[in-house]
Amino acid sequence: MLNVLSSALATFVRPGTGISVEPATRKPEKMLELYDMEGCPFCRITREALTELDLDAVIYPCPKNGKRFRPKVIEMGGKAQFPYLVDPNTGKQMYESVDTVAYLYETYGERPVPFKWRAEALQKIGSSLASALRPGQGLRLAESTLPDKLLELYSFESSPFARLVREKLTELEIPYILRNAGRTSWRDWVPPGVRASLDIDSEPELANRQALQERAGKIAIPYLIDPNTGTELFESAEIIEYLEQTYGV
Ligand SMILES: N[C@@H](CCC(=O)N[C@@H](CS)C(=O)NCC(=O)O)C(=O)O
Repeated sequence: MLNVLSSALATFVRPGTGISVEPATRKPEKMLELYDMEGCPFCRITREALTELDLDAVIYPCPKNGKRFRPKVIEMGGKAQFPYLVDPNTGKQMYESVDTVAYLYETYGERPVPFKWRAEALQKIGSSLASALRPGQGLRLAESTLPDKLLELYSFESSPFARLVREKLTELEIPYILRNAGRTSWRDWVPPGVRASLDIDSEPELANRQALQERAGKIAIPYLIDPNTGTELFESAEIIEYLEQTYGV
């Protein structure tokens, strides 16, 4: 309960970010790659922009003292600083959260960076406040075994429940495809159970929401797909338990 509450507070201190979507006009052919830590305030800023532009990415978690992907960032960019964005479509590789936001808007949104993202200091303070509400979470390394295939997570940045799962994936250093499924219409804001009972046809606009509806029969975030074991799960608490039991050491 406390975990969900502090995660909800973290969402509360980032109003209007990482949830509403105005999709990118151009989608990357090859998946973007983000080396990040869930608990890092700067990484959050990049992930918020990914949600807002409806862009998917492969997330390579780099918790403190992480051994799997941190060395690769040092090799590619010269230092251990996060976020580190790699775009295999253009060859661009970059540090600096606010620069990554500008790059994503200009390259894939094909529009100027929204005004709110120009208030750099304000965004960084707000995001740091959100991280402070989850001290140590999504930053610490926990021993794990590395799955062969990438997991997939349907998520949007400001979901308090998806955050808990992303924190666990970071701590376990498990790479995954982040399938962003933010909100475009008022129907997307109605909780899944209520939507079903009111018989509101959700008619999702976003491809990932449509895919989730078709695959799982409903749209609820988070949703984890593990192709290594054939497991597919809703519910953050169940997903976290599954990850701990399957990959935790
Ligand atoms: N100005 C950078 C700051 C990035 C930064 O300081 N990131 C921290 C994590 S929150 C980091 O990389 N720390 C080094 C480490 O974790 O080893 C940005 O906005 O991206």
